[in-house]
Amino acid sequence: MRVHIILAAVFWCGFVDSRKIRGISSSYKRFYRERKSFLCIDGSKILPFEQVNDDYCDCEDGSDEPGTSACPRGRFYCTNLGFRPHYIPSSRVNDGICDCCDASDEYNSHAHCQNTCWNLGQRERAYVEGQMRTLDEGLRLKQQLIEEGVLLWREKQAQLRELQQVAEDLQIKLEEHRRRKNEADRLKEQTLKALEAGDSGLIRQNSTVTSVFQLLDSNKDGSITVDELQARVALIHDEERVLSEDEAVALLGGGHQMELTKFRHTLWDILTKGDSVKIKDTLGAPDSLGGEDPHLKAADRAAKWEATNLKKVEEAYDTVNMEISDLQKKLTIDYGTDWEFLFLNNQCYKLKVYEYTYTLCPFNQVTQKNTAGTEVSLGHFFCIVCQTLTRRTVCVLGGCGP
Ligand SMILES: [Ca+2]
Ligand SMILES: [Ca+2]
Ligand SMILES: [Ca+2]
Repeated sequence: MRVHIILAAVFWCGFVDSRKIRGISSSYKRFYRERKSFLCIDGSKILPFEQVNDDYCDCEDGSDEPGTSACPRGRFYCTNLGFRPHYIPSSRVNDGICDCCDASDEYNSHAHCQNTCWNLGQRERAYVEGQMRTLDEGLRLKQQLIEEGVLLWREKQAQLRELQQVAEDLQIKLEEHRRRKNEADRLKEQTLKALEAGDSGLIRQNSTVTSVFQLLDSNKDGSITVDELQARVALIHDEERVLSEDEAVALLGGGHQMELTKFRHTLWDILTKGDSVKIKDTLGAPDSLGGEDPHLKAADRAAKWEATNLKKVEEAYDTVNMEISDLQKKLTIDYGTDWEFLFLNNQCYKLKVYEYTYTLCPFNQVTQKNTAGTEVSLGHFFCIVCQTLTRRTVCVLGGCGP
């Protein structure tokens, strides 16, 4: 009799244990109230609570059997205290294989499952802490790159403004040199025509004016300055004295420099009158009056001189404009919301794979070079610019990389 009572108690305890609300997460516990009817979670049926976890599938969604393997679509929730909770298919409940680390899925089987959640959790926590340290380090480095990016961005903006100013100055210079070249060409043309027409007086005058101008313009930059005038011109009645700056400026018509056109109509007249100032010596003066066609030679030299100067300025202007264009293109690239990728702009990274060396230059291009030294391009950087227009996002591929 006593044995029977003990067996009945064990059987009853086992029954209660198997009917415990198992395999549900705390957020679903509100659906399982003992001593109340059970409504399948999909709302399809109402059952007496005894039919919950009775190892017979009553609800289509399997919600009446969260703790048994009765329903094909059922899910069993492993609480896994100390580690990560997760769901397993309810077919794995009491199948003799330990699936939940807290062994809760094998509550009524012969499997000897150990609760390994704490150890797994410890490993997981150590891993997550390592990840967090890496993340913190990454964020710190990113902040550094943002600060560098902001500085670089400002630097490039300042560089752009500077180049634009240089271009503006060169534009003015360019116009001036074009004017000078046209003037020199015109004089050469005039001299040529006069030579053909035999007008020696005009030839002589043009040639002499140009020759004297070139003599005074000792650095050959196309204008006579105060220093150049002081070096070559003296007062008729006080030859030894160097002209004062005021005297030189007065002779230059009130400015600090004088070009050929103005010289022809002002200082040239003063010099040729010969009553106040004169050229100190004529050594080094062009041989304007000797040899064959010296007048034309002088005009030709002047025209060539002006053409050379113009070419130099044109080249400088083109170079600056190219630099501006390159810089503007670089500034249109998306370097991240805080310019954190701007530092990559002038970087290149190499990787050797077998006989090939790959070079990746972000925002620029990728190349492949073999051991024989032959390099081929694998592609250039392109921008993708996206715009949302009337609920449609349109992306355009554009060559905005350098
Ligand atoms: Ca059931
Ligand atoms: Ca199992
Ligand atoms: Ca000069």
